[in-house]
Amino acid sequence: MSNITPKSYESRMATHPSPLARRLFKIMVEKQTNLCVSLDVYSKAELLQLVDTLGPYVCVFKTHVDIVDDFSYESVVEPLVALSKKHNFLIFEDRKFADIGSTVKSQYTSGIYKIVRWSHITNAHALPGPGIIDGLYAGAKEVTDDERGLLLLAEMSSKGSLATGEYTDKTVALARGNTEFTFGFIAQNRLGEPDEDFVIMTPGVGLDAKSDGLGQQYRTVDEAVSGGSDIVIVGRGIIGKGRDPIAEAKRYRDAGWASYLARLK
Ligand code: S5P
Repeated sequence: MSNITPKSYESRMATHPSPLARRLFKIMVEKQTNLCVSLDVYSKAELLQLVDTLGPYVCVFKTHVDIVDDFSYESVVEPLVALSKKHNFLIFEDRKFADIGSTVKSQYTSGIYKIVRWSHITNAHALPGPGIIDGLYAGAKEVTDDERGLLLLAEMSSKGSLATGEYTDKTVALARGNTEFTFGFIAQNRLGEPDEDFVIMTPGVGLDAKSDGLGQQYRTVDEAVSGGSDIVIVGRGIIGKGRDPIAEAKRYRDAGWASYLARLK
């Protein structure tokens, strides 16, 4: 872990080794947001409605398309991609791949979801070793000319997570093998050496609750960003029962941007 303050999003936009990361920083700078909203909902109508209303406040929407009861490629993916152009955000399917290279390549490119075709970002556990990165990268190259990026899960937000210490360090070492594709981490802290630039996306962020009764642990936006997070991932804090998603999205967006500006000083 490094205590060096990361540079501005503008400067990283010019120098990051991953084309996808450069595109992401550009969106963040243009829209002045480091908020990723996590859309863990069961209906496509709710999913698309949230995307259209919250689109102006986010740089990334994170999905779990396998929990959408009425999923079809035509009725979920196609409108989602159209909305990503309308509101200028990236899509992150939170697939958490965890198998050998050959199998994850098939899971990324095939089946009913065909994730690589539409999801700019996806993520994977480092557990299987470098083959998982090679398999996903080969899938991306085979299917699309568009920029694609991978985040490795280096740390998790949940209580008792095994992804700590040496596991986290070895995950960072794995990412170094292909920084054009593996552009960062799902993590709770800044990771890598001062001369490296990994994008840190951080879940387990909430301004009201401290936990969810099922192991999730929440930290505030400022705790995450001052610790080196580049993008905060917020789900139930914004779209949970009884909340006003637009008001909450603005609140988290404002908090995230204020913490980022404070970190630059
Ligand atoms: O360590 C992690 C990694 C992820 S990607 N902890 C997490 O909570 N996540 C995901 O972030 C999780 O799958 C869920 O979609 C989201 C957090 O949702 P919230 O409602 O607790 O904010």
